[in-house]
Amino acid sequence: MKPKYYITTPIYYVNDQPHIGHAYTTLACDVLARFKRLDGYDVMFLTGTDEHGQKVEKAAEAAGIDPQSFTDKVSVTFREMAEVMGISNDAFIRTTEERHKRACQALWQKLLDAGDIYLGGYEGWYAVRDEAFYDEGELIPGPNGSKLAPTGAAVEWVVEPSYFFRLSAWQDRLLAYYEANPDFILPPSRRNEVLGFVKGGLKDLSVSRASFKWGVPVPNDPDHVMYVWLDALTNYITAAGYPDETAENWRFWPADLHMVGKDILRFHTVFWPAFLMSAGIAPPKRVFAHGWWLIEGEKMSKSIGNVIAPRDLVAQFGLDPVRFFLLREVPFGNDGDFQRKALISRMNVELANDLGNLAQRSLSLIAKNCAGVLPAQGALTEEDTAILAAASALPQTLRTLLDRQNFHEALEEVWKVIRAGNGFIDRQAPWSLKKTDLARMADVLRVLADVLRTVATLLQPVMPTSMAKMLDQLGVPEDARDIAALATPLPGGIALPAPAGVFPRFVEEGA
Ligand code: ME8
Repeated sequence: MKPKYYITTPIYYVNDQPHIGHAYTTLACDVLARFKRLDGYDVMFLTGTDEHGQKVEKAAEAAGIDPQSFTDKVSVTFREMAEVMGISNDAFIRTTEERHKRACQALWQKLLDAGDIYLGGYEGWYAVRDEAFYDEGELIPGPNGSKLAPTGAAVEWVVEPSYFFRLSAWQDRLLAYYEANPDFILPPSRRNEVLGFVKGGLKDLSVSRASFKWGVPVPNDPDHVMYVWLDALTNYITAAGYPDETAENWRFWPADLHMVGKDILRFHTVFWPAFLMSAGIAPPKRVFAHGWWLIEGEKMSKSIGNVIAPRDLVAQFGLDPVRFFLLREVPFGNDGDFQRKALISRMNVELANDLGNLAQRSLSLIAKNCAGVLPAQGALTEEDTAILAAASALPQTLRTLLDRQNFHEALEEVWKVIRAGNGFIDRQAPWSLKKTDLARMADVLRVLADVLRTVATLLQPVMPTSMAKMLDQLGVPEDARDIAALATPLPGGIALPAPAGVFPRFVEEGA
């Protein structure tokens, strides 16, 4: 049986149109999902939309439509974003679906049965933008003597009856879980942040709202809807079939990875495992919190007018270069600055020059000098063996790095081999060997084809379309493009299609 892998994106609020930040999170998951499939895993990759709560209710009101029609409309734009970005999600969940309401209510019942939910009253600060409660001490000064959430969101004073989750009782068990699972939270700096927060003491958490209606009704109390984060987090088990633990997809739980932005770390690493443990359900294995993108040095915001829509970016630069750039540019976990000139430079240097030229030079020499036929494997020199060994080591290196969500180094490792390939072709100069040693020329080109095959196979998760073209040109059959297939050499003598450049240089208009 194949090993399983369950990976999730956050579910996105439908108050906003999708932008590059959303695309980034979803893309990172897509690359991991594709890599795991390539490596023989049975993968479930989930994304979706978060449609309840006050923030969405207000956005619908502002748009002048009822919340259900509003969410129907905006949810579609997130499906479209997934298409535009070439995302291979297996499932898409909306929190307004019936199955999800059932799951939330079943989970609520479990928390209640466990004695972890009680009725009380909430009096304190709430930020609708963050859908989060804040303590007085966390607030920061705002304009004109006002107070703001630490995120800069506006806060309002809320007084209403509320159900609470006994989070205070979970401090020790959470700390024990972090202790026993040192890689539960990555990167390590985020783990320390959470540890500090939990060690500082936990207060009971308000988990229902009674002042509006747009949410999942609390079982047996029609005056309350569930707090949107309890509802939202539950999506990850709804999609796995909860509460039907005999459902086919339940085999995927616990999730292997919840990918999130750093803004929503606490919800996923404190509240969520506490809810699950209280309900007797295993917590997820990993939560990775990545950083935020600035745009040319500035925060992305509607008022500045610098919000980047994935569709526009892809239309201008092409899908694969955008996918590559986003994961290559910034060490995953750090904040990044999106600069147009950096994107163009990566396209021209690493894609067009390094990889594109290596492929184009090797394949056009095979086309011209070997009658377009892949040479058989020949006798290997020391240098041949060295570069082939470097390529053969890549799958294991990538497994290790990607299991820690380290895209940046994984790509650097692939590029080391590509750069070595360019050094190899320069030194071996197969174009000169044509006149002096035809047999050696063929051997050199075969080594290059093998290196390219490994590189193109492993880069498929990042650049699926371009790498499919490259593998076509290398004569790799469609059923031999996974990692396991790399162990079997291609037969010599197969006719290759005419080579064509895969990564054109990007030239600025008017340049
Ligand atoms: O928080 N850079 O949804 P949301 C990088 N519904 N990533 C960014 C970004 C930026 N500038 N801006 C947004 C919610 N993101 C909840 C989640 S999950 C059970 C519920 C990404 O629509 C990042 O992944 O506000 C962040 O966590 C997510 O969008 C927030 O999306």
